Amino acid sequence: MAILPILTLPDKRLRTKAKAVEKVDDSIRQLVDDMLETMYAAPGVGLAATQVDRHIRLVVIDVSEEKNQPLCLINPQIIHSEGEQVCEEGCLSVPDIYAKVKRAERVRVTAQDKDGKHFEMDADGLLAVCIQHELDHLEGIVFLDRLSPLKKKMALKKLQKQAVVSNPV
Ligand code: K1U
Ligand code: ZN
Repeated sequence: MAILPILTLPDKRLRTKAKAVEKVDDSIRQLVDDMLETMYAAPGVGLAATQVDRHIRLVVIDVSEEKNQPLCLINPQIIHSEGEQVCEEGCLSVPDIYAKVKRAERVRVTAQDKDGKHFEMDADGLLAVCIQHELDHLEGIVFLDRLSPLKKKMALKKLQKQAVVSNPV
């Protein structure tokens, strides 16, 4: 297993739209294991392949307290969503910026697992938020894009300031 480098804004590769996984083979299973290790080490509750510069429809998630319920979604699609919730989100690709984002309260998702088997699942609460956040990454969308123009501008300014502090000229 390996810890993979995570892309951070303003890296344009985060804007790439992911392509479908054609075949779930050993190389995909290896990537799933590496992404889980990367997510746990970060630490985070989710990670999209886009964030590790692999532009395929694959995400890993674990919102359990004990970090023992890894979920791997290959070729995920949200087929139904309902309700509304506002949750404070963070992102491993947007370090140290947190903001409240409005999302659906419940989602129904179809995906394939590590063996390529198709399944369907329902999610609510934090799991539903995380699924929507990670599927956005696969479309090249980051959570700041879902804020008002003013809040997004403020967040980007903060991000720029952080970059200057950590990389002084
Ligand atoms: O996609 C990512 O960058 C991962 C992101 C997922 C996420 C978090 C919160 C709401 C929506 C989506 C993170 O995991 S950010 C880190 C974080 O929230 C966290 C870290 C350790 C423990 C618990 C949460
Ligand atoms: Zn993110």
